[in-house]
Amino acid sequence: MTFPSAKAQRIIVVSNRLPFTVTHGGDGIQFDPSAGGVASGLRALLFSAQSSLSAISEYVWVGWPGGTIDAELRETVRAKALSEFGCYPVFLSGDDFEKFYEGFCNKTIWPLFHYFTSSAQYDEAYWQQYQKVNEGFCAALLEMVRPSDVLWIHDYHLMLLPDLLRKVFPKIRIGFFLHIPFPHFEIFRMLPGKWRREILQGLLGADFIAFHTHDYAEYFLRSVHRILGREHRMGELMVKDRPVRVGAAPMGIDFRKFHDAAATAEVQSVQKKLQQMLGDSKIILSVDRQDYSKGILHRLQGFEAMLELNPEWRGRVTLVMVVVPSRIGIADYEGMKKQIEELVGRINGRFGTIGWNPIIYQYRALPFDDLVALYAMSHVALVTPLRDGMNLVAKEYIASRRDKSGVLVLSEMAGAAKELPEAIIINPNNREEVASALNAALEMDVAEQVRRNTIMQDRLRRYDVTRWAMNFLTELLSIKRPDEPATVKSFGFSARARLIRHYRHSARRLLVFDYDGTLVPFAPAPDLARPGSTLLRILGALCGDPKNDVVLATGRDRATLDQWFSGVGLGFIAEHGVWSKEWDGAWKLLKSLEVDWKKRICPILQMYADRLAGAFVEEKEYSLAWHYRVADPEQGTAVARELTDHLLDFTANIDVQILRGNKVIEIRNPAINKGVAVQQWLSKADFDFILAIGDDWTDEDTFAILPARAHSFRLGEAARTQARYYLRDPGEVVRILEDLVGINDRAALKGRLKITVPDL
Ligand code: GDG
Repeated sequence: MTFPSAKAQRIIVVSNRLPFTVTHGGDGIQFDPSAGGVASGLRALLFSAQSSLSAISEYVWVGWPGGTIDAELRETVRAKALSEFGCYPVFLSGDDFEKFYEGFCNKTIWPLFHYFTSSAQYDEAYWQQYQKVNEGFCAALLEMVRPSDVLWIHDYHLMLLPDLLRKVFPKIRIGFFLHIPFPHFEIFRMLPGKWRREILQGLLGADFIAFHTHDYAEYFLRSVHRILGREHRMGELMVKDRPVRVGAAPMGIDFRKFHDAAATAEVQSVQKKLQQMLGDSKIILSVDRQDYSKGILHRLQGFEAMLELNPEWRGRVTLVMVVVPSRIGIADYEGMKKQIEELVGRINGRFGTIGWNPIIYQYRALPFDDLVALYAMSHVALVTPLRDGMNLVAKEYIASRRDKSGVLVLSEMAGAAKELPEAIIINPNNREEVASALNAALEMDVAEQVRRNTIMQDRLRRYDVTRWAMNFLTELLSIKRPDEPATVKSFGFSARARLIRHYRHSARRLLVFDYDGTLVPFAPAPDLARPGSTLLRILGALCGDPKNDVVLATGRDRATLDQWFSGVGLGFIAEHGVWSKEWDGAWKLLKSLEVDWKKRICPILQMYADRLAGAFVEEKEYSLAWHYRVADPEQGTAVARELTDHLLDFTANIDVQILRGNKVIEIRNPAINKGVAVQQWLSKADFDFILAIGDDWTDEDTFAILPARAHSFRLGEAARTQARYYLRDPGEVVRILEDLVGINDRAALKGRLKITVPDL
């Protein structure tokens, strides 16, 4: 694996929690490891001696050390955090803790993103504090970030931070990773309008935004589309002139740490002790932070159903349930603790005997060795979240099985289920399904257990936490920065001056313009996009200069062009290159083409148009177009995708091309495109000034054939273009053309024009 230019690079990891929690009491200041998947995963990555990543880059970790630290102790904490752990603490006030951490993070985003919609609270004071803390993190980072650093921001607490930093460092590299699910649009939209827009915009400040699964990435892109109206192409969006990539990067674990630990004397001695206590009983293990998303109650109900339905297991199986205290003080969490304890009591009371307790329950965090001992000795791991971004416990259990025995029962709602399909996958909402999975797990023969676990272990060993970070950072570093040579620039003052100078001093000029979306904004229907009088005057003035050939290269048909631009003096390339016409000439067919396919494809397009309000079919002489500009954006994109699939299938044996444009699908003959037609025009004279402006992929064919000295412009926020500059909108195009018109040698107007050209 290659890892571009990371060696000399400093990587700044930013997460809400640091890997340790600071407390201060009678014993002075104490640093203890933080609980939870993000802290433990990143700790493994950055501090493990085995992690090759720590060997190739310098790391700094910025985050909150937990709790509220008195002002007079902060300097001491800061010094110790930096010297002993290489960490920069960001301190939170009591108000931050209550309204940001407990409030917006854990009472709004956490429940909503885990689909607990009725638990989510929408409190303006929480939102304001969320903004304030994100700004606080930004301010803390500004004190230490260098423009050459790479920033890797983690999780839902800091979703506004990428854009805050981007505003200060337009060129710095920023990656963002979300550790929890990104929900479907219908859930995400429950956030008030301003909040959801700002969260998406905040995230889009990053260069690379990654999630545990493709589904989450897809949901995010859909929300960006529906809320901000930005479309992506293969997971890439343009934000101003900056590409933003969105994708999946499933987090791995430190496989070797768990695998090796299971063989150590310490772990084996703990295991022996526990084994003596539990006797011959088969062990089902359950370990989580206490959280309603983890489905702990559902797990207990499934276990109860298993004992109910399979009495032969009574007395022969024990559920060891470890619940790690978390987010104490939040009502939903407090209430849940009580419910768990009641249910444990009820099941133990219902099935227990003097010599056998069905459930051993612990409400505390275990030392690492005890955790691994339990992983290594449990016959079954029961992991039943109702929603979980990934779930590392499932992976750690598999990694700790040195003899490859053991069965993982895993919820399909965990991101990990996508990577561990050899587990018994269940829906935790059905207690009978959990019960029957448990029964199957307890009865599974060892050879089958080994077969499944061998596959899963191989996968987890290869895609471990270091590989995850490498993949993430490689992807982040591979994204071209706006100032890199091959990338397009926005058209600034000096480029404009160069264009005008070149125009003024040139003798023979070719100006090629696309029409819709370039010279005029898009209109709801094609015939509503007529040119206004100002545009006609500008084009007329350009055509009036004898040094100029001005050509409209468009998908429009001949009749429309003749009708709308009669007497202006333009040359035309119509139907994307099927026809061409010089200003004083007749229409010429550039290539004679087959059109039989039109009558077979037209009904299909019509059928899809009937299905989507606002969509319609445009029939041209040599091509067909299916427009969906005024349709609902998301439905339009979905139906367009379906139609493209259908057409690709249907036309497999016909020589036609199917192309997705700006809210339009075009079907046309493949040998024809604007580029071929413009090429022919170029050969007509020795042009020493060439200008081309367009707004979509059909214009890319033109940009591709232009000589390097040509001035080329693409409108909008294209993910990839061969043009040299971006322009914002048709208004900006018109302003450039006005500048050029100002230079025309008006005295030399040759009488090409049949319309009057007033002074502009
Ligand atoms: C978030 C997302 C995502 C648990 N009990 C003990 C203990 N642990 C450690 C485990 C594991 C971690 O805590 C829990 O990680 P999870 O992934 O299961 O869950 P979250 O805390 O909710 O993490 C989650 C994760 O971020 C990473 O992206 O997978 O979906 O919600 O590493 O080993 N560790 C010790 N004693 C315990 O009792 N020592």
